[in-house]
Amino acid sequence: MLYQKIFLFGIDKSGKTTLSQALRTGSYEGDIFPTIDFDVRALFLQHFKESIEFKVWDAPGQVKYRNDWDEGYKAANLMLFVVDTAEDDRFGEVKTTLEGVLNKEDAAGVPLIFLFHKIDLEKAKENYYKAMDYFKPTLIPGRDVYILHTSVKDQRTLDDVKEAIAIIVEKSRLRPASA
Ligand SMILES: Nc1nc2c(ncn2[C@@H]2O[C@H](COP(=O)(O)OP(=O)(O)O)[C@@H](O)[C@H]2O)c(=O)[nH]1
Ligand SMILES: [Mg+2]
Repeated sequence: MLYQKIFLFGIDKSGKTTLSQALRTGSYEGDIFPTIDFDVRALFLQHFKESIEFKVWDAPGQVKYRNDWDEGYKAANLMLFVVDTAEDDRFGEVKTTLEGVLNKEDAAGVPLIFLFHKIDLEKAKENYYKAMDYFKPTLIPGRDVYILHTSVKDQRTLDDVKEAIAIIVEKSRLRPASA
């Protein structure tokens, strides 16, 4: 069966696994163990009358695993990048990590949804505009980019992510995933 592949990435503790769970189930649990291998989960989205299956490749975020990400973005239909917007002292590392992937040949042209995550936190709200200025130049060239803010505590923001995914699917219908 054909499915769409989503590469979900970002540095450790940015909230990827929690977000993946929240997108899947509509709720989240507090404590999740660090992901040490790709955690591949099925996600079904209702799009008009059609149910579309995705495989979400949740990447292990710690430095020692970042070299293994190739399998994740290879043949991905879209990429979902998560930054912990509250953690501004790691923005430099976040940007380098993001650029590392965006510059890979296998990731060329793959649409990107960039999430300013944990926006429920006061610190994240304070950082938001500064973060936007800081990351935006990295995002523009050569691909479709959707910039959103998200929190697992706010269902509306999760719906925004699903909507962006649906738009990308709609646009890429002529480019099915290799199953
Ligand atoms: N306040 C807040 N915390 C979050 C949110 N999403 C994830 N977290 C927390 O961030 C921490 C790291 O999450 P995790 O999913 O393990 O990050 P990962 O390493 O990127 O997979 C956990 O304590 C989560 O509960 C969010 O939207 N808001
Ligand atoms: Mg994780």
